[in-house]
Amino acid sequence: MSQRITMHIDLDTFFVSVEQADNPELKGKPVVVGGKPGGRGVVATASYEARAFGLHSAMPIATAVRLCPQAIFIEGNYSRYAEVSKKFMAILADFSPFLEPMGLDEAYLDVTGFESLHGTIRQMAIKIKQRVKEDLRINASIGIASCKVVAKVASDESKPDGLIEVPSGGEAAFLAPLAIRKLPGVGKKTEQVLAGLGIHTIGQLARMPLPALKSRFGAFSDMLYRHANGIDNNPVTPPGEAKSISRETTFEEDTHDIVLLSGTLRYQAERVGADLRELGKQTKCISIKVRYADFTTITRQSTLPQMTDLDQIIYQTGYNLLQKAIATNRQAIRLVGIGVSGLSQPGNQLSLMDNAEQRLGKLNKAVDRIRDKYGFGAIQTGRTIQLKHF
Ligand code: TTP
Ligand code: MG
Repeated sequence: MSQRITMHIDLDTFFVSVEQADNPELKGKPVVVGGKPGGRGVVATASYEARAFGLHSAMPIATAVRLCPQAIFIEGNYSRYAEVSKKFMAILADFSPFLEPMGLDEAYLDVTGFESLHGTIRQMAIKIKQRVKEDLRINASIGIASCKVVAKVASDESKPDGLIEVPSGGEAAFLAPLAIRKLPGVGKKTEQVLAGLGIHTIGQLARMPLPALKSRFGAFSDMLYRHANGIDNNPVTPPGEAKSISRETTFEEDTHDIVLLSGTLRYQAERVGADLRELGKQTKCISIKVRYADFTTITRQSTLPQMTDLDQIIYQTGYNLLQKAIATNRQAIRLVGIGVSGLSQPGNQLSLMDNAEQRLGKLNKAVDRIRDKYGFGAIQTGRTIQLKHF
């Protein structure tokens, strides 16, 4: 497998940060979201100033009041947090269509190959942090690593307002000195059992023989062992109802054939375009993915001056990127894919489109209707029809 690069982005003290962004007077103060003093609720989150007094998520409010009576307690406004979360995910989707949101304030991005757009992946992470700060007035912490679990631990370790890049091959060494508890999925119980065995750090866990782990943790051991060693094969998986849409195809045999490549890309662009129109969304951000015969995988992205949901424009943009990819690496191609991200509802931009685009828009809608009725294969365009021969 080729080397992947994964980013984990997590907003700092999320609920509190939203309150502070909406009311800057709260900045720099001990703030708790999660119920009024005297109530029976628990702390949802606490600012770093409040954490300094020992406050943390899930602590009963009564305890929090006792430890830090001067804290400002706010009940919180979940719909407001959901609204900010949506904006946060939209920012991330602008950077890569390979986005997997986790809850409200964190997400994984597959950024393999994106260094070409930003200089380095670290530079890309800095840009994401800046965008989040400018648009939302919230700090994001970011971990960069070859897999999800290490990226997540890295973003946690980097807090607050941090950025940690774990070099490829250095995963196990990065995790080794950290407390067992830092490993996602390790709760109090696992921690206690391991402590009973004299295991306190992730490094000690990584060196434990698998059979010894199996006798105590059963089916959970394999994952525990892999994660402790910085190995996680779970890919970043964009959800179905995504902020991005993509299609990819692996060829039966690696190919140089531009007719097959462009025909496949055209077919994928038509599927992506049909999905966009069905969702009522448009995009400015088009990317392609190319995996070469030696499994090196690149993604290339292009930003359009104007939103579109047209197959022809998605295809043409993707094809230009593909041609550049072919020009820079002459190997045969194993996989090609196309994706769109940063989706949004079309504004009232019809007047900006020229006549040709308006006509294409109508044509695409008519094709969608026929395909709805008779299936996707009912209409073949000039390029996809060539695929029939393969
Ligand atoms: P987290 O990302 O776990 O925490 P956080 O953003 O508050 O702080 P950090 O800087 O350490 O990332 O959770 C995100 C939000 O989810 C958090 O702001 C409030 C909510 N939450 C709860 O309501 N209860 C909980 O027990 C936790 C952990 C979080
Ligand atoms: Mg957070």
